[in-house]
Amino acid sequence: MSHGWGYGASNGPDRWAEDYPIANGPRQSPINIVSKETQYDPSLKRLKLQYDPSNAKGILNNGHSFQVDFVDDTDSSTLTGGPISGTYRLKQFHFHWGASDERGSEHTVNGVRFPCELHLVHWNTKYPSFGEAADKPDGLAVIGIFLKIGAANPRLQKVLDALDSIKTKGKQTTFSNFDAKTLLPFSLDYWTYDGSLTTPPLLESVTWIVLREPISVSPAQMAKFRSLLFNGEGEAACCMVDNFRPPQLLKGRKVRASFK
Ligand code: SG7
Ligand code: ZN
Repeated sequence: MSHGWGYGASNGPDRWAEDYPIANGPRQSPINIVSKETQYDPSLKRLKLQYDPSNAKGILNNGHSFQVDFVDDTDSSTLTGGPISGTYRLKQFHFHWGASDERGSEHTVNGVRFPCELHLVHWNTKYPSFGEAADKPDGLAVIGIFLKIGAANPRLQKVLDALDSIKTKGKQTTFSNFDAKTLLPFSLDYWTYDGSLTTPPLLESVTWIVLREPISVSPAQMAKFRSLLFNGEGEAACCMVDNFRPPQLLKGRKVRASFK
């Protein structure tokens, strides 16, 4: 993998362990969630999200996905409750998706794949920064939300409209006044387990919170995701699609459910 990690045949998920041996570690993500093997835990709390729309800062094509970044120097956009202790700050959100509608999500539910998955990334404020938190066992909490084909989702439109200006790797633009809470489904029922980043460096620092209820996305909106490019400006065009890691071994971990 001399040319850096990616999602192609020569540098994709099957090759990541060559440069990142933690790829075969004990708490890797994503996983297939088998609903009948999850355990209802009545002690799990309700998720509390408090997001300040004015914290949205920019949108970036990072060559693997695109991400919307937030100002995170105060406790104004936070996740508390749920399976976590203390306060986690919103850092960014991004998506993973397929070349076609039958694949694209990272987590699967009873073997079922979704066309797209949204990740809201938060870091534990018991550490001084995202960078310091990112390699601690309780450093990060990521909320995963499935997208399923249906009606056009008006809440996604502002994000999708920004993609024309970040078509290639390294491009970024300002993205302000966006309430990430509008992307959540009606129900905040969730599964939770201890896992990792799903991209190199695959650090085993993520408390995963995967919502049961998907949000909707239309075929035309999915086409917009697929119009992004992995490559930089002036390089051969390579559509940004299939930027997901497949499910990893559970290795004895338990998956808890916030609902019966
Ligand atoms: C995406 O997924 C990016 C990454 C993110 C990675 O490729 O948005 O973000 C940056 C800053 O490159 O990595 C450390 C981090 O958030 C993995 O995140 S994920 O485990 O939630 N999929
Ligand atoms: Zn992700």
